[in-house]
Amino acid sequence: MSDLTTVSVIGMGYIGLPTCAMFASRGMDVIGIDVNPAVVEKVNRGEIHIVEPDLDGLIHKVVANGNLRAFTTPQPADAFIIAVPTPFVANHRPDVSYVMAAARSIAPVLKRGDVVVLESTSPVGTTRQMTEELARVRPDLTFPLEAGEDADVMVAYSPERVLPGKVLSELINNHRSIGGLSKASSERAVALYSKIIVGDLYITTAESAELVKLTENAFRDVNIAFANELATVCQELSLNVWEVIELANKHPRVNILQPGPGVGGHCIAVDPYFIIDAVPEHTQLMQAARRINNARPHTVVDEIVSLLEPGRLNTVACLGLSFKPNIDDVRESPAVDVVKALADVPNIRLIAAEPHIDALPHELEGKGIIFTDALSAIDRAEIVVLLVDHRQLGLIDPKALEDKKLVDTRGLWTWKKAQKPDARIEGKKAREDRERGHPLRRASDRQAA
Ligand code: SAJ
Repeated sequence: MSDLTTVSVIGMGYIGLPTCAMFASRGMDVIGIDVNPAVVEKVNRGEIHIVEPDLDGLIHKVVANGNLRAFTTPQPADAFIIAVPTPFVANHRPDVSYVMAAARSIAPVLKRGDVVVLESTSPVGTTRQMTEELARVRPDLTFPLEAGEDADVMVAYSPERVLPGKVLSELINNHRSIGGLSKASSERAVALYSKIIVGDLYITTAESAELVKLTENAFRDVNIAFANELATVCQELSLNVWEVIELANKHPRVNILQPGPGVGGHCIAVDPYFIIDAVPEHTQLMQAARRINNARPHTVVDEIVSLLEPGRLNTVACLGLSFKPNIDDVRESPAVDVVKALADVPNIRLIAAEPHIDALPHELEGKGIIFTDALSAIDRAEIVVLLVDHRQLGLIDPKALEDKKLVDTRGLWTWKKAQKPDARIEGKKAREDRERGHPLRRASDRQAA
């Protein structure tokens, strides 16, 4: 069997491109494939089309030294990693057509000894389905489904689990599941990922690995829904949800996530549907979580509308448009949903600010929304809505907000950065730890020391 010197990554998006960069930085010959010629040209110039810290420098380097080359058509390689999108279509039904198209596209260049790894988040059974497609197109080669350990081409599923914004470090440090369709397939995939990953590799079946990935994001969705439901409970009871969560989380076995204006991005708000679609009658909790999180932007809009003074124009400033803090990605963003819905409410002059972008996203254009910086937006508004807890928004002087009506969907100003009395009475253990010079955990500890 060959030495795994050439790896081809199909799909140079948020996952594929950093994966190319990592393998190439370990001296492998990497072939990046993308159907979009503009992406291929850009990568071949050593540039990137996505935003990810430190990725541009790395891509520039590996292209310059010849370790990464990009093409629009598949080329022979020892290993193929498929990292194409798996969106959903009508009624939240998963669409694996890009995976199947990617499989068909590499089929002509496959040869004996190659390994194909699917990384795209996929419904359970997709790796098998993809392998059936490969076998159909290449009847001259054998695959693990029928040939088991003796197959010419090995196939595995190994999901990425990196966090946008921390992709390069999580790509190598995170543990990883590897589900081969045969033992030989798993071993080959382990040999491949061992070239870049320092985290542990766990071998399982393809189907389990597929469900593991979906489970991770569904778990987070359910837990965010719990926090969001708690936010509504606290609103009804006139209690501070941030305080309730912070204190509940002092329990050694409680770890509640943070409420917000909804769940955005391309993973957590999508992946639970892949489980729901497979087993609709037994996923009541996941379906409820999706409903709760999808309803959040409307709850926020209702709260803002309740603050409007009737019969006159109210100026509302919305701060933050990205789907999570400290990034510029405004796709599938609940903050954008809130602003879009507000634009249709009468008697509002709407101002938006997003420190990470230069202009309003397309879907907010032509709606009369003023786009400016956060401080000018606050200055001109009577109602200020915090939609994303960007670092720089936490640094805003509380004086600027003094006479404003606030809707703080992330608890940034009203709890996390608020001046509040220290409610903690230091326990004997913490005091002894502090006196012995053990690591200090809180700002108040540091001041006291
Ligand atoms: N959010 C909350 N409250 C929280 C945490 C998140 O409202 O306590 C919201 C965020 O504001 C955002 C959304 O959830 O709108 C998702 O953000 P995120 O940072 O939790 O996750 P993603 O979508 O950027 O990345 C997730 C990660 N999955 C998990 O943490 C289980 C990542 O590891 C996956 O690789 C990625 O999905 C993916 O590609 O599937």
